[in-house]
Amino acid sequence: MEEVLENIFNGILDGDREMVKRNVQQALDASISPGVILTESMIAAMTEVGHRFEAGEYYVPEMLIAARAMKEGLAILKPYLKESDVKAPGRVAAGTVRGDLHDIGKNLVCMMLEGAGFEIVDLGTDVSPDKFVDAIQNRGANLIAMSALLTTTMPNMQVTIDAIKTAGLRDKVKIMIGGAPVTDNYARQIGADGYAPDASRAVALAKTLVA
Ligand code: B1M
Repeated sequence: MEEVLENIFNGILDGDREMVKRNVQQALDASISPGVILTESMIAAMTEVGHRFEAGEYYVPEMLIAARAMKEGLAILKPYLKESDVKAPGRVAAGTVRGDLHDIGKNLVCMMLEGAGFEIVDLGTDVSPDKFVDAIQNRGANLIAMSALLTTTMPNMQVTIDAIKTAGLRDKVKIMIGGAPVTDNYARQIGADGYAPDASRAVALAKTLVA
């Protein structure tokens, strides 16, 4: 791997935002293709972060700082990616369900998905079922990502899926859910297409769902 790409890779693993930004700019200045920068250094680094997390070598804080470094690098790369037309694997409408204000996990999932090349429509927190429906109807979302951190707000995932069905849109989207109290069983029970326990596995699931 070229040194500049290696620096981006290592900068993300270390959560070193300045190093990532500087080297992304240097790589662009050296006419390295944005697609190569994204896949060979940035996405490769986030994949490694995911492996380290699953192996118990990284914890949430390391994932967060890596994700932030990735996000800042992506901000520099984004306009060039559009120009060079790297196709996004899908458009994800993500939000924490109605009544729930926890957004750290949802933001992490969004950052990791963005890092994997997905387009993100971030609906924020306390998202009503209508807003998810609107994101499918009017904002081109083909994947819904719902997060809930409270046992009292989890049932709003079911309410949202029901609203999507009522709007006649269920066959137009895949639906994934996650959050500390959520389980695989619960996903099956409410008719979601999948559950991921953490942000790195949310990326793997999203890729499978849109494949
Ligand atoms: Co709240 N809170 N909180 N809180 N809070 C919890 C969730 C709680 C478990 C604390 C506790 O009692 N031990 C408890 C819930 C109990 C329950 O329902 N069983 C609780 C409570 C009770 C409350 C309030 C009701 C407290 C009160 O006011 N009396 C209140 C509710 C407000 C509301 O939402 N309406 C409340 C408020 C808050 C703060 C605002 C202070 C703050 C949130 C700040 C923010 O998010 N901007 C807060 C916090 C920080 C927490 C804890 C401490 C940490 C949550 C967090 O960010 N974790 C939490 C205790 C805990 O979890 N240890 C707690 C880190 C984050 C990276 O993990 O969000 O789990 P997490 O996301 C993970 C995975 O779950 C997964 O990937 C992420 C990364 O690996 N994931 C997905 C998440 N979404 C996914 C979606 C996917 C896939 C994977 O696909 C779509």
